[in-house]
Amino acid sequence: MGVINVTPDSFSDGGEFIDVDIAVKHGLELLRDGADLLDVGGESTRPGAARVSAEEELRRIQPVIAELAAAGAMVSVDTMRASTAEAALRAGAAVVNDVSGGQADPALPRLVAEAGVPYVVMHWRGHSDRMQQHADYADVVSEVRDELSRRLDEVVAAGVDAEQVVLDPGLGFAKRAEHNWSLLAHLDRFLSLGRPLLVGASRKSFLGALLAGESARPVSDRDDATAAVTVLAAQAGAWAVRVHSVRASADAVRVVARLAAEHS
Ligand code: PMM
Repeated sequence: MGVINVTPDSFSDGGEFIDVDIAVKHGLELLRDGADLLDVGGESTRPGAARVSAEEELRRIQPVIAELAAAGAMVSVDTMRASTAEAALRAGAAVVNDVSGGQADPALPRLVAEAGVPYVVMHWRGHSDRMQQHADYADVVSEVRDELSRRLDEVVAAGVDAEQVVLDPGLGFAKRAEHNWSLLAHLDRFLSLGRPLLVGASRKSFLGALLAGESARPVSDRDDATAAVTVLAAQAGAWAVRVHSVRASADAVRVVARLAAEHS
């Protein structure tokens, strides 16, 4: 899954793709680099980010989704709002990626249920302006797994077909670096929930901190480490990785798949 953040303030690529033509061109490049799915978002979820209005969010993403879908891309819309998701699906999006896992807008799971589209349900404990206050765990793997399992039950109770749900441990969302590493070390515990797994580690701060200690590396220098995480996620059996730079990760997935064929 290649990322297109049509925002002025996203963590790693904020401001780069705010222009429609540049965002679409970037999406087409991601497809050429091997992306199977393009994730288009118009609201930054970086720690501390304030919310944008629904109108502004939609204004940013709608033309980008429409053009990429018209070009044949499979597009997911990264939104927590039912109204935005509905317009995005009408514009040609085929998947809803909800970082709040149905918590920010209870109308979103209902909309997804009606639309019958795949639904990415991520582990989330609150909006970005205060999410790091909730990064408190005694046993992060068990707690995130239990909370995600409850989210799965709740969206199914809202009418979503369980078969359409993809789960995501939500790296970096109400998690400190050590939490992200524990979650990555135990992806099998999430796969045991019986749904496909999406992993979003791309360029996140825990990678920057690992690479350069206290003075974290610039985000643009984190793609090699991201590709290393892709290898591990693919080996663990993840369904997809959400990445900003696709080529290395797509190649890594091919290598892992080829070796898996050798073992089977
Ligand atoms: N991370 C970000 C945004 N959307 N969606 C899913 N499903 N999983 C993630 O980990 C995720 C996401 C934040 O990343 P960015 O702002 O650096 O693109």
